[in-house]
Amino acid sequence: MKITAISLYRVPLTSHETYYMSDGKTCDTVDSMVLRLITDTGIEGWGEVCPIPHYLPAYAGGVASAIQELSTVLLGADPVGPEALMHRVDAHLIGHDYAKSAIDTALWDLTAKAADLPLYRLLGGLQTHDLPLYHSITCVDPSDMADMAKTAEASGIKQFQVKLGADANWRRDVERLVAVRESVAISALVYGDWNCGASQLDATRVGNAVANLDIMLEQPCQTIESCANVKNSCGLAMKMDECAYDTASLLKAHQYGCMDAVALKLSKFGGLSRMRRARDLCLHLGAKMCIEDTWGSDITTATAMHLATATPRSHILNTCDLSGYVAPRLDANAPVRHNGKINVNDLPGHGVTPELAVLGEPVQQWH
Ligand code: 0XW
Ligand code: MG
Repeated sequence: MKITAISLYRVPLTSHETYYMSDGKTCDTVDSMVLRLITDTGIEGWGEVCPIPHYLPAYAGGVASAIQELSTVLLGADPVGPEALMHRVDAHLIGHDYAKSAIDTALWDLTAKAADLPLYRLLGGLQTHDLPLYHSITCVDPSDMADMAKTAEASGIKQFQVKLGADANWRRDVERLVAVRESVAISALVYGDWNCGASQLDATRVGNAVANLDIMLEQPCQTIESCANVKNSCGLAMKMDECAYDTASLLKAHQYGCMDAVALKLSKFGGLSRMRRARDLCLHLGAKMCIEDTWGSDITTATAMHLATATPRSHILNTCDLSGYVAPRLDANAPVRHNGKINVNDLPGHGVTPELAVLGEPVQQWH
């Protein structure tokens, strides 16, 4: 099989509920970049990357330039067995992991379609049916956040990510955590995510104020060291996110003792090939994994779900139905949440075929 053409589409995704995070970070309408790899067999592979503004070293506008640079490596190459081609991609262009994530996803889609198998069968086989979802709650008034948690709980959700820090007022963050914690079942998992936006001082104050509650903290500060200091001061469990993006950072967070859980995001690691290796390392380290991406629609959601499906349930924290937070859907038949859970479909590849009418005209094509 050979890649004969590449098309790139831009799909603005609008959040059903504007999403507020710390430090002025917000998600309302953001561009998702959808990649189509066409082969000489007629089989097509689809990838997607949707960088949130100001979140990671990534931006949607960079994807076309990176693919322009990589088109000479991709065109004519055999896509089956993605790691071989991704090795050449990495040698040709250092970094730009977010753009590579879309490429790698499309290569895995092609590889699984060539084998006529659903993707999870190539990543470890069926290990977790009924993937548990968390619900992410935008950082607004504490009582509104508690209401959102209750609504999500009524739909079957049992894990709640409470966004913190949007108003830089640590006492309000304490109120947010207490309000959500009290509004849901005692057995539910509640965790507060600052997306790096808190000072070590304020995160420590919040952590100590809620230390008597069953709460986990997520990525309060910008460095692994500061996150570890917050954890050591308040004794609460800690999830790492932005600071854990490759093998070295996973090992460092583990050594600092602040990685009870970790978010594995496709575009942070640079695609499924590297995220599969991160998954295997976390199985060894014992960190519970949230397997997802930063943002996106059906392709990113389904791809992460295939890896989660192929991972032992004992090590899964949760996954995220990102496509449920935004419109439009790329594929009306793609999986959706039921009773707080979600499942991949059994179609070959990642199982998502975008509707061309939703994609519009390609922003760029390479032959
Ligand atoms: C990347 N987010 C902002 C979107 C997902 O819902 C999770 C969240 C995070 O930072 O963990
Ligand atoms: Mg996070």
